[in-house]
Amino acid sequence: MKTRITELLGIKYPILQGGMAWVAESTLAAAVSNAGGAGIIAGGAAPIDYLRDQIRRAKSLTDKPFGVNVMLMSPNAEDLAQLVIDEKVAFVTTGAGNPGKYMEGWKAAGIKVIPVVPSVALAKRMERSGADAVIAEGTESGGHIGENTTMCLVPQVVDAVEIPVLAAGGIADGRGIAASFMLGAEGVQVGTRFLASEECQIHKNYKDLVIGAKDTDSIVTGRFTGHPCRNVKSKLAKKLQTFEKDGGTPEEFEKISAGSLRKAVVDGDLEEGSFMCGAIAGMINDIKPCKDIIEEMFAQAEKLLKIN
Ligand code: TUI
Repeated sequence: MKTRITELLGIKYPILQGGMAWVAESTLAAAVSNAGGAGIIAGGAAPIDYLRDQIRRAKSLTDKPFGVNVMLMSPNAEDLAQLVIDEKVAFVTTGAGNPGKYMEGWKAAGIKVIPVVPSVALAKRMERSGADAVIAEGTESGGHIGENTTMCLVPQVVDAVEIPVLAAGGIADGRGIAASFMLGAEGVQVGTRFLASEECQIHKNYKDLVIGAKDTDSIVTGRFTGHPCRNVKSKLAKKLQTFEKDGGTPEEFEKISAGSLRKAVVDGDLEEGSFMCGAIAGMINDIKPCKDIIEEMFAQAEKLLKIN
């Protein structure tokens, strides 16, 4: 499946691994890249020294291209924007904001830039700023989300820009890839399916929640804070939902949620952890190596799209 995305990044399969904060580290990223996709290390809000180490570790684990996700709401964004230049990272994805002010520096350093966009307006702005591609991310995704669905957003972004578009949100098998291609996407970004991979380093409780989830087990919390977030319907998520219904303040909400993603990923804390995951978790029932996940997804997609 050669597309402008495989050409742009020099990869075999047009699939990016989502830049999931706390989750997307060097072992996972290298496994995805070694399997022919594009792995990503998430900057999240991690210290720069740790991220430098992660980038160097990934370089030692793969000779294939990998990227870094810059979460623009993070206090480390400015420093990470410089680190990816210093470390000559192949490409950057961005989330949770407009990366406009970093674009010139990244382009001058030869770094490919692929912002995540939740709207047509932002996709157009990113194209004007020099983005190489955009990821149109639907509200089915895990973590911090926009409001539009993958099915509605992707074709509208495809119609609005000339640069290639990747689809994200609700894609976990070959049917999702084939559907994305029918909507005009030239690649996909997949997060939740890789949570249930052998190489993903998250706590076993997190993986168990993902593979045990059914279709109705993800909920969105925090809409009233302006930062809606899709999670497994865990104890904390239900508590936050009640808190929101009962008229709690956004400030208190942020206080209760603080550190909850780390508690999920590192400690597997079923009481206080925030287990971010996409709405497609209900379809994911097993843990496999990244290579098998990617090869099976593309074998199914190619059959459906009648490629070869
Ligand atoms: O960024 C994500 N997903 C994330 S970030 C994250 S860490 C976090 N935790 C709690 C609250 C907030 C963040 C967990 N998951 N996905 C990409 C994404 N980007 N989704 C939505 C957006 C987005 C939103 C607004 C991108 C641009 C944007 O632009 C606003 C503007 O400045 O025009």
